[in-house]
Amino acid sequence: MCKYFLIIHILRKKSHPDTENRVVTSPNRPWWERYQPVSYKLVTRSGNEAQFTEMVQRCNKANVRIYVDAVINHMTGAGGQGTGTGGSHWDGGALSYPGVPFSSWDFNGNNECHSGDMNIHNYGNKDEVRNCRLVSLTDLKLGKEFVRSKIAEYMNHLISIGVAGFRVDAPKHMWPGDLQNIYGKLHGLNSQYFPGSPRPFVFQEVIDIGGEAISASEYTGCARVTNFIFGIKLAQVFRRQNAAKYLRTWGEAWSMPKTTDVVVFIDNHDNQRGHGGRGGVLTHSDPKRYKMATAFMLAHPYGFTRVMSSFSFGSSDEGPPHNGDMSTKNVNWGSISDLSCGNGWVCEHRWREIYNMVAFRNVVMGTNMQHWWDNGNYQIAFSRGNKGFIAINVETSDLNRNLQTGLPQGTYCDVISGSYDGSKCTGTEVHVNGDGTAHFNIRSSSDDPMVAIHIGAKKGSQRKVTT
Ligand code: LM2
Ligand code: CA
Repeated sequence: MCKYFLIIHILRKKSHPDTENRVVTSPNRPWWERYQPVSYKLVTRSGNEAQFTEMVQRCNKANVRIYVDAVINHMTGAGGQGTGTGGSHWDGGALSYPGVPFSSWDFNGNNECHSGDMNIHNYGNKDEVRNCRLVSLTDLKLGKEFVRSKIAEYMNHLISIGVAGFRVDAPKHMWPGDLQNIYGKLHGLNSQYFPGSPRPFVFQEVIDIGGEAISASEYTGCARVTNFIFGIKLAQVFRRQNAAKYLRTWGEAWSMPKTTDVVVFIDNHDNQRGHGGRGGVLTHSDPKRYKMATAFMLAHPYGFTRVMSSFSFGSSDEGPPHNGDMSTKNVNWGSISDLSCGNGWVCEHRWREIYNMVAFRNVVMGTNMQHWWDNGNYQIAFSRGNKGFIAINVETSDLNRNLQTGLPQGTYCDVISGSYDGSKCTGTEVHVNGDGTAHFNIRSSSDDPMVAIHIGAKKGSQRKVTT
């Protein structure tokens, strides 16, 4: 976690707001200081505007899109004052942010918030959740035209630089009508990279796991929402608390929103460390189960997928790996030819099982789930049309049998145990017969008890770089 969303259907490489933020020294530079904007200047611990612009342009040329985490509900914590990462003064007590500029007129006060101490306590009360302060963060008055226009100006500036869209932070704490108004002010994307200037892709981080006054469905009219139930339910399956056979109906039948309304993920930067949306999800610290759940997510048609990429941490406040001067460490120790990360970076998106399943998803795009099979318990398999097939063994015993893959005859590379290098498989081969069947032998004790094949990694096919 260090900067932005970097997405390959959706491959989230780096998260984080890009605006000038408060410098928190106790604890020492926690990751979450970035969720306390001081101004909309693009200067953070990750770099300045020129460096950000260079990154966006370079990524766009490589067909990697950047989605910025837009923190527009609030500014800093209400107490204290100081100088932000871009040199702007801020005063949380006086509600003064001259770097924007915002002053006390631009924040919700006693007229809008009736909780007593200005903080949110009761999630059963919509007005309180939207007009009062989330963990004491000074709450912007988004009903005010000046505030809306400053936010839209910031987002349009990013669009002109070449970003592809936004992850909107804390929408539950903003009125859908105010968000709609701001989205309506956004320009089309930069035509230099996006011919025809399409609308930005927006997804909203609404934490809805039930039991509150506000539900994610209030926001799907504006743009997609994050689906937090998804990772919780899949964690139960891959921890063997709910049989995998039930995944046959995975999706809307599990009381989740429409597939076209959601962004789905196994974990995010909050719930992987017990912050927003709490824990209970699988993370990189449980790699075997995590890879299985991620592979299932990427193989299944439901939702717009996002892959997490992390740094390892001891405490839940700990910021990214850093040097003595607190500058962020690079992800690689030595040669860039080695894809794995060092220096405390986990880089799940560079794990073969995960990036090969991103390619799988791209290859099977547009197909339905077919040829479902399960053993009545924890072994499952399905195809995506006639383009891809996956078998996953969450059982405590081995899977050893013929299955109908729905794929054309040929030899395929299992993209979990290896890759297709253009002529041969670096891992296991799967031989699909003329009738579409193939034999699978998946040991439950394997590090990766699953096999995935697709027509993009069929021996003899032309190798395409699908990222
Ligand atoms: C989010 N999504 O809707 C982010 O994903 C989440 O990471 C943000 O909280 C939250 N909304 C607000 O943007 C994080 C972190 C909090 C942290 C805030 C602000 O999870 O713990 O709160 O950022 O930096 C921290 C302290 C909290 C304190 C607050 C204000 O943990 O105790 O409240 O700062 O000083 C007194
Ligand atoms: Ca609010």
